[in-house]
This record gives sequence, structure tokens and C-alpha cells, in this order.
Amino acid sequence: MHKIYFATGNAHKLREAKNILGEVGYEVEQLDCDYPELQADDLETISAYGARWCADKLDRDVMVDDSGIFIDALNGFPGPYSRYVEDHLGNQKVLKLMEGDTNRKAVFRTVVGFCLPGGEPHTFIGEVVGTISLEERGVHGFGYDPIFLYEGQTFGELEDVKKNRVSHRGNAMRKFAHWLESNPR
Ligand code: ITT
Repeated sequence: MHKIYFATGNAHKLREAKNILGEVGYEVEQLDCDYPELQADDLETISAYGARWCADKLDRDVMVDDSGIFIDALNGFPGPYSRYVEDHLGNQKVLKLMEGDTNRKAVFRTVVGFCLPGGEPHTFIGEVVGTISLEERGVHGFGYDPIFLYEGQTFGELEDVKKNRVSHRGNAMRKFAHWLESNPR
């Protein structure tokens, strides 16, 4: 089984990656590589930078995952600042910010970055469109999952396997796996 080295400090992402990539024949191993969080407005730049930084530092092929939620009524906020907003405000405050908003549209986006030492980074984008619920629901997942509604259920109400089938991360990682088939290392 081919191995994918995943630089992340987020245990939830790791669990999901093992399931998503495991289903298409890859073993995922976590790497400890705390890459500097570039201040940029788009996930693609951050992800490409992180993948290259870790690949060069560790001298091996590395995958990273930069993700965020983009809320229409908040002009795409928190987007690349999702981690910061989750840590400092949390879901209840996000719901409060959206009180009275009838436009509840939101997009979850993941950009997987992959790089070989000394090489150019490749990026793979995955998205899922849904809405922001009126209240938190469900005990599964992490982060914004309890307020992201997709086809009648929040991601917080879905077991990992179901979420991964339709999620931003699932879509991005399956694209990456597909690319790897025709670009073996
Ligand atoms: P890394 O070590 O991989 O960078 P991180 O948690 O810092 O982990 P991000 O910067 O990509 O990763 O995180 C953005 C935040 O967006 C994350 O902390 C969660 O709050 C949220 N998030 C990302 N993916 C999510 C998902 O699938 N479901 C719910 N929330 C998610």
C-alpha cells in the first residue's frame, strides 16, 4: 500500500483523511511539521506554501490540507480565517452574527497541497455547498460541522463515512488520489 505523509496538527482531519484515502488504497501517516501560517486571502496560496515548506524541511513528499468555511451573507468570512474564528468566537457567535439573515448559503472548501522536496507544489480543490443552520445540531465531526446543513442534516449529524462521501475534504482528497495514479512518485 502506498503511503501519504500528511502534515497536520488536527486529529479530526487526520481521521477523515485515513478514511477517505484508505478507501482508494492509500495509507496515511501523520507528520509533525508546523508550517508558518501564511497571511493570505486564499486557501490555495496557503496550501501550496505549506506543502512546499514541509517537503523541503523534511526532505520527503508531503500533503497538507487547508480548509475553511465561506459564508455568503458575511462576504465569504471567515474563509481562510476559519481556525481563528472557531478558536476565538465559536459557532454560537457565528450564528449570532447571522441573526435575521435570510441568505444562509455557505461553502466549505478544502485545498490539498502536495509537494516533493525541491519540486513545485500541486493543489487540489474540493467544495461542498450548503446552508448555515439556525442552531447547532449533532455530535459528530468538528469545527463548523454542527452548523453546516447539507440536504436536511448538519455535518454534525453525519457519521464520518457519510460526511466524507460528500464533503469538501473528501472531494479534494479523491481528486488528489486520482492525480497520483497518473503521476506515481
Ligand atoms: P492544520 O494543522 O492541518 O493546519 P487546522 O485546524 O489549523 O489544522 P485549517 O487552518 O485548515 O486547519 O482549519 C481551518 C478551521 O476550519 C478548522 O480549525 C476548523 O475549525 C474548520 N474546519 C476545517 N475543516 C472542517 C470540517 O471538515 N468541518 C468543520 N470545520 C472544519
